[in-house]
Amino acid sequence: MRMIRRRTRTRAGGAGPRTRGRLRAALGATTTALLTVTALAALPQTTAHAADTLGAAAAGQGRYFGAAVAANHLGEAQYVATLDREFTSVTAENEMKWDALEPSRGSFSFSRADQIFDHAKSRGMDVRGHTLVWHSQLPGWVSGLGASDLRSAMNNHITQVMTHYKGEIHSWDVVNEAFQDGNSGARRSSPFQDKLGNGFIEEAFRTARAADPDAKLCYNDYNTDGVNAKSNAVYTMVRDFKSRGVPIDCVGFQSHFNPNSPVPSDYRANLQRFADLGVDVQITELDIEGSGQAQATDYGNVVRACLAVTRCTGITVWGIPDKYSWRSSGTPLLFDDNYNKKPAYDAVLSALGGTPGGGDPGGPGDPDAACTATYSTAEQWSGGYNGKVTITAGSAPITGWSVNVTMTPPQKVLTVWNGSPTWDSGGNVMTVRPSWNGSLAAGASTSFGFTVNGGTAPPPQVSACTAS
Ligand code: 9MR
Repeated sequence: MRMIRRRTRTRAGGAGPRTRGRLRAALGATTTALLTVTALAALPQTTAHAADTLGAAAAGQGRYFGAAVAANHLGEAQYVATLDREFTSVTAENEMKWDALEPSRGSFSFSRADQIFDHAKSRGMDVRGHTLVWHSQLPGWVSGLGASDLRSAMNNHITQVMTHYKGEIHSWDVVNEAFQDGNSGARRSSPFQDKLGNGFIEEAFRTARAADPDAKLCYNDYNTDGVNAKSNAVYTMVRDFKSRGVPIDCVGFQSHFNPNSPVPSDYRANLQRFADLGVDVQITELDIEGSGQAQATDYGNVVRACLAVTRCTGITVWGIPDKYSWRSSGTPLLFDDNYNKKPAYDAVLSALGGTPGGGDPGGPGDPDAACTATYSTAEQWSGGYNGKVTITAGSAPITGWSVNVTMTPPQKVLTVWNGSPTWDSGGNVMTVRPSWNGSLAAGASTSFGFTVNGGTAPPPQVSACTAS
C-alpha cells in the first residue's frame, strides 16, 4: 500500500527523503493496528467534450504523455502554460544526472532537480527519473576511482538519489546507454563497464530496487527502436534478468529520429517483443527531425505503435518548443518557437483519440474547466478511518477545485491534509479547497486526505467536484 504523502522541505545539501508517511505523524502508535480497506465510490464524470490536450487524450488511452523539462525555462510564462496544459509527466532533461546531483563525492545538490519535481507534483503530474548510471554527464571524480571505490560510489549515488525522491518517481532510468552502436552487440566502454565488468548493470538494478521498491526500474537506450544487433543485445540482457529474478520493470526506447535514422518499420514489433518478456515499455525521449506533413505522419505512427502494445505505458517528448531542443535546427518537436501547435501536434493528438483544433486554450477562467472527485477509504481501524478524495481535472487544465464532504454524526473529522477545509454551522459538512495543489494539468490528479473518528460507517458523502 502506498501511504498518503505530504511534501516536506528539502534539506539543504542533504540527500534525505523528501516525504514522510503521513499517518505515522497523524496517528502515532495506533497505526500498527490499522486494517487496510479500500472502498471505492466513483462519482460521475462532469466533462462532456472530447479530449483536446495531449495529456487528457493519452489519459483516455490509459497512458501518460510527458515532456523533458529544463529548470531554466520554468520562469517563462508560455513554456509553463504549455507544459501545464498539455503534459501529465515530466522528465528533467539534465537536472537529475550524476554531474548535476553529485558534483563532488558524497555532496548532493538537489535544488535544480527539486524545482522541476515540485513544479510537476504541485500540478498533479508524474515524474520520470533520468538517469542514475550513465557514462555521459559523469563528474570527473567518478572516472578517477578504482574498482572498489567506484562500486561503492555507484551504489551510494543510486541509493541517495532514489531515497531523496522515494515513493514519488513513477519510473527511473537506472542504467542508460550501456551498449555499443553498430553490429557488435557489445557493451559500451565506460568507467563502470571497464572497471566493474558486465555485472555493473545487474548490481545497479538490485541497489535501485532496495532503495525505492515503488519505482519502476528501466533500462533506457537509443538506436534500439527497431530489431537490430543493439536491440537484440538489450533483449538478451532483459530476458536473462527476467529469468534470474534480477529486478527490471521496463525498457525505455529513446526514439530520437531523423532522415538517417527514421522510425523503423518494425518499431511496434520490437516494442512488443520486449513487452512479451514481461516488462513495460516506454517511449522516453521522442523527437523526430523534419517538418510539415512528413513529420506529422512519423509522429502519428509512433503514437499508434505505442497504443498497439498494451504494455507501452506512456510517451515522453524530448522538449516542448523547437527552440529549446538539444537539436533545435532539426525542428523535431510538437510546438514551434512561439508555442504554436505544429501539424505533428495534431497528428499526435488525433492518434491518441483527441480532437485537434478543439480551440480550447485552457487556463484560468476557461469555461471548460471541469473535475471529478473519487472517494476511497484508505485505512480503517476500530472507531475511525482515513478517507481519501482524488480530484482529477477534465480535458482542460484547472487552477482550483472544491468539493463538499458530509459526515454522519457522531463521526468527526480530526485532521485534513493536502486540502483546506471550511465547515458549515452544524459542523457536519466540510468544503475542501486546495492548499498547495489547486493547479492541475488536463487529466492530472491530486488528492487530499482526512482522519475521522466516531465510527467507521457509513462512509462520507462526497459531492461532485467544482473546478475553476
Ligand atoms: O537533451 C540533453 C542535452 O541538453 C544535454 O546537453 C545532453 C548531454 O549529453 O543530453 C541530452 O539528453 C540526452 C539524454 O539525457 C540521453 N539520451 C540522449 C539525449 C539527447 O542527447
